Amino acid sequence: MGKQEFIGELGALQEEALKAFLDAKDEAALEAARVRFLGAKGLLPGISKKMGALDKDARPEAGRALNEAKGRLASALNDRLAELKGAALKRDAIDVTLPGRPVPLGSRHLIARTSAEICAIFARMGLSITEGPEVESDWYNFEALNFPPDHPSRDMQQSLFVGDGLLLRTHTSCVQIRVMESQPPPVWIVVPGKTYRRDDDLTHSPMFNQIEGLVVDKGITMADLKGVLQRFVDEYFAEGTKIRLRPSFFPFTEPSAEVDIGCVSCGGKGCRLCKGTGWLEVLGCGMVNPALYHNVGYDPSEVSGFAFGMGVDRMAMLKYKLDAIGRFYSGDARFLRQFP
Ligand code: 2NM
Repeated sequence: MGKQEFIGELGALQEEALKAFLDAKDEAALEAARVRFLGAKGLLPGISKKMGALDKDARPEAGRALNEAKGRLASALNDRLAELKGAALKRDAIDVTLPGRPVPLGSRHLIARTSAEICAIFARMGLSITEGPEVESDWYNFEALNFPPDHPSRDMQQSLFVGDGLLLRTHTSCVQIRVMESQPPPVWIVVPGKTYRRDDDLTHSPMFNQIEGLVVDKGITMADLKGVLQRFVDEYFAEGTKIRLRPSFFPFTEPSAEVDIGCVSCGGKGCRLCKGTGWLEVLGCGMVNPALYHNVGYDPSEVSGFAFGMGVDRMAMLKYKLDAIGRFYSGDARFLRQFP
């Protein structure tokens, strides 16, 4: 075999090996190509054996060519290996285009939101949002509010007593007494909070949320009461909602009235919700009974005032057209999620 022939064969083998390395699609294929060309029994060691058949003076040049080819192939092999490893890394890397894992978000309870919304309407009319204790004495819950000693709500069957002359407040009016007792007039407050009665059926829960308002100032009349309530229903239900006041009775107000609004469902024509009357009862109100002023040290010849009270559950039911109060307090997330 001549020198030129050897070098030619070596060149062809080198080209073939380079192509095989580049064609290898993964590390396993590259390793197979390495074994085929550079392995102990591979094609390159195979051709080096043919050097023995060369002329003595041709051997150095052939040896150099062989070493160069080995070096070039080793570095081509390394380059390709690095390339394939890089591709594998990219394949396994974090895909920043994937959507994030969903984080479940809670939301404020419908009753809490309704209560805050109603309070905000009265706050815009100048009433301060005020809170007070849920465990009360007979004085703040009944006596100071002019409830007679034999009033049925003082009965164990109707109120939740916790011993030692204390009970869970049956309305938030106790806070009104506490505020009047602690400061001179004027008083402009709205009082949201939990209240309790010995009731538990389809339409009554033993705990329910109330909002009551009290305005005591110089020269307050029933016209002020009606104006504040009209503004309230205009904002809470819809602008132009009709109201009417019907005579009623509460121990703490005189005169007292129930407030009806034009039915939110039929607009007054008469339907199942308003039982054909065209009106829905939404709250109670009245002019503060002067007996209360005596109990808190106010002078009834100096000031007058009005008060009102409503159930938050009922207000939420009317606005969101719901049929049962029980579902508010059932903790049923499927129900509550409908009001995000
Ligand atoms: C109502 C209806 C009518 C009321 C009275 C008072 C006060 F200030 F005298 F203590 N607070 N809330 C009141 C009046 C509550 O709820 C149906």
